[in-house]
Amino acid sequence: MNHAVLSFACFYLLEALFLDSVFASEVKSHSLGVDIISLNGKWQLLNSNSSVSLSAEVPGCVHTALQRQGFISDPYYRFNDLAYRWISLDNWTYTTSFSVPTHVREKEKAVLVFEGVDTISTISLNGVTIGKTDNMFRRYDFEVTGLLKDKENILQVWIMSAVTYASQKSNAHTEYRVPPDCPPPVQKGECHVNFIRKAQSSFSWDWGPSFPTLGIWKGVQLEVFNTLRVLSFTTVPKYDSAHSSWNVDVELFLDVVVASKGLVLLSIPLLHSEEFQLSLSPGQSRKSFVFQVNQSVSLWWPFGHGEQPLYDLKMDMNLEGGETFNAQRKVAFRTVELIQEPIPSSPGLSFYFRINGKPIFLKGSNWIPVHAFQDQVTTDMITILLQSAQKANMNALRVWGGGVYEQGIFYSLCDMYGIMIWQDFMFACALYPTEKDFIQTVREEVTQQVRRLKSHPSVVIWSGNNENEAAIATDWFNITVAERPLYVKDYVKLYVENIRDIVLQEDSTRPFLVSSPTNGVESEKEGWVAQDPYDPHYGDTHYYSYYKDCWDWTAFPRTRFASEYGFQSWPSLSTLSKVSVSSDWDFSSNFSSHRQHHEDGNQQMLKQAELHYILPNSTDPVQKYRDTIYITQVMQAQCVKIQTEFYRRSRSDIVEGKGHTMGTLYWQLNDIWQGPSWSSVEFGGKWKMLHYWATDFYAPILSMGVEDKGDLLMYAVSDSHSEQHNVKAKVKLYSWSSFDAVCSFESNVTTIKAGGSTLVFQKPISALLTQCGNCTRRSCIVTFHLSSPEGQMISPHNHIFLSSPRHAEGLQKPNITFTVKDAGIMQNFVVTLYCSFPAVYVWLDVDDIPGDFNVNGFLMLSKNSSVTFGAWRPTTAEEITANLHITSLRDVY
Ligand code: BMA
Repeated sequence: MNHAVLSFACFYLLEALFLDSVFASEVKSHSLGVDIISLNGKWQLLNSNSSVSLSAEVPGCVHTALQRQGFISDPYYRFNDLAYRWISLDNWTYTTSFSVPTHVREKEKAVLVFEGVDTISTISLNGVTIGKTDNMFRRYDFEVTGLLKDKENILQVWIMSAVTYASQKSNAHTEYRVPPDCPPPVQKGECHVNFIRKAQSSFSWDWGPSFPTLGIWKGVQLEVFNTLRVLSFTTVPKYDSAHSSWNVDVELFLDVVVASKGLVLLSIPLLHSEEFQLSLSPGQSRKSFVFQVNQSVSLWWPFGHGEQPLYDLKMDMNLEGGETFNAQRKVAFRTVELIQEPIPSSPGLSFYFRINGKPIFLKGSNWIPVHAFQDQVTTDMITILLQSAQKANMNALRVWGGGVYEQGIFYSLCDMYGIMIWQDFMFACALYPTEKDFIQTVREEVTQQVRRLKSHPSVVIWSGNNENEAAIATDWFNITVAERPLYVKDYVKLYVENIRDIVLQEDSTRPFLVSSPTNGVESEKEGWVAQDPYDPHYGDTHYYSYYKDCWDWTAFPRTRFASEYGFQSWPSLSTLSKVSVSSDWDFSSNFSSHRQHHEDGNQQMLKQAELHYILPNSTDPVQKYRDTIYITQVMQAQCVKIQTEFYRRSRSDIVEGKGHTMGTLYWQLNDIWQGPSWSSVEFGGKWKMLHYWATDFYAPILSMGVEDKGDLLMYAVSDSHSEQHNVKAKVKLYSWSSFDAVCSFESNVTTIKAGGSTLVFQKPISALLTQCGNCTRRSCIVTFHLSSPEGQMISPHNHIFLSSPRHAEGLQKPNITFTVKDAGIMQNFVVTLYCSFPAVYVWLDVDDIPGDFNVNGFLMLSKNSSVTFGAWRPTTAEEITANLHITSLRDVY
């Protein structure tokens, strides 16, 4: 096997934008430098009894290799997750061979670096065991000095079944149980995932399959050097309020062989540069420098609040012996505070983020792993998802604790896009062991991850785990009162005494929360496990309710911060058809129940939908299936819209002591496979109706309507910090049977609060309908938007139903037809729609043509209207015409 020898001598260029922690690119020849031999590429792969032998790509995993070599078909196809269970129950060996030129081998120190092994492995070089791994979230460096040969070095990585390992670890834990043992049967997953430091969702989740992967999921390289190598380079800006200036805390982590002296030059071109003395003794060394910028800088702001300027910070290290090391990182200047302080007339404490001293409402969603086989996640997939988030006016995402710490490019793009990251540590929905070896590997994981990610301005908060405080507090696992202190003690040991402790040492610039949901400082007061971590008076909450009518906003907790809430829907037929056959396309098929990993999920969707819509009843089974998918997406979009608008409206309200909501992160942004879930974007990147609607309900200035005790209220919600807008609410009532507005109203000019919500219109519904003549709750719909006094529109159009659409009187089949024209710029196409009657939830679906519409799932109250489709790859008007399906509510029954 051939591996390229990169003679990396003495010259490092760290391009943090695309290569986080990976030193790469420029090569300068120097006899005393660091040589890097990449061991990525083709390896040999063998199962335990040698019956399966194939070549496999590194980075990669066993499933991907088997699929690429034709041993198995698509693991996502139909029931293949069950059929391919054997892969994860077997043990596998990866082998490669490589040569090392004599001049390289003769250097002082050689280290084999594994950026990521999934998960339990024993590694040997030329027959000698050099190390073991037990944590996929860690990088491992194994010294191999003296073990290398010129030719035919044999490197072997034996990987044990993660399922077997987790079960053995759990069996060995005899003193007390560490629940849960297994996931619920509906998830068709594996047991005891909490005993292994691996993506917790890889043993199945309520939105994803069980693929307990095995592999070498990140790069492998040999690093050989005489003097030193750089392990990591971090840059963390800090605001010095006493001097009103910025410092950047720069740290270098070095592996030093020979005592050396030299200079480190730090510079931000055109801004500032500074030189520091360096003196190093052998061993692992951490060098810290305070780089005082002393200049005015442009601040980094979350999306929607300003620009995201990123500066290049360069590091040149020159040793007395003549060696040079260079590195470069993007830095951005911003402060972040999490404010938990008393609020007048409300018991409890506030919970909101202040960026650069300004309160910011977090609008976004939750991020889960992009693929069960992480080696198949491409930069394109991440880019499309993050661009989709930004297009939907999101400024924040939570990297949820049951998945993986994302790749560097994810955080670099968030830095560029202004998307704030709430970063969980990877623990979710379980209790965890706290034996010495477990704690030890977690400590290393946390240290490495904080150092890897803390230079990114997008990361605004660390959080210890997902829902584990709640799991203890609200007794998910039937723990007796007598046993409870034991579990609380373990909880505190893991998340407070270890994880929190390390994070506070490594990064003093960001808040740390122990869990989500949590009561924050109140949980701390109560011994880190609050009596009710869902208390709306404190911290963040997660709230789900599937059977309660989601149109009833009074049922939602008026929380300080909604970090999870949501409803399931099914992805489109074009997405599902890649992993199914036509006999599966029925809501009661085996496929439909197999793919549903959430108990009663399919029922819950239909029951919730049925409250307001007539369920599809086409006699054509495929049409009925398509329509049912559609109705689940309508339900999801409408429910999440109502809940999100309620939270945004609550930002300046205190009602019965509750309110001041300052964040909405709905569950969940993306999907791991083609199945039903809470996501707003399907596997593959296609937007569900919810995602289109998010663009509006996350608009910087929102107008929203609500019915309260018989009155119709309209609020203007503004994210702006200072700009006070004078607005009028423009309200129109339309009857379902005509294109002409039945009547219209206009509010007086009102000044809307910056950073708050303002009531702009109020009228008893009975008066509204009487004044409107021919309208009843069932025959009319209310539309509205905000305009400036001069008539300029300043919020998206919105509407509110006065009765369920299932009772709509006069709503007829709209007979929508269309034409498509190439707009002539940037793959944009104009779809002109014609209808005979008003239509609601008009949905355009172009199957597999990737792209997004400027609006979708909309109300069509005029005979014709135009929509733009922006394709993400070259296409034609003909292709769009051939693939376009248009559905509206009245078309499905
Ligand atoms: C939350 C999440 C996930 C889960 C989701 C939907 O509690 O943290 O564990 O997927 O609910 O059930």
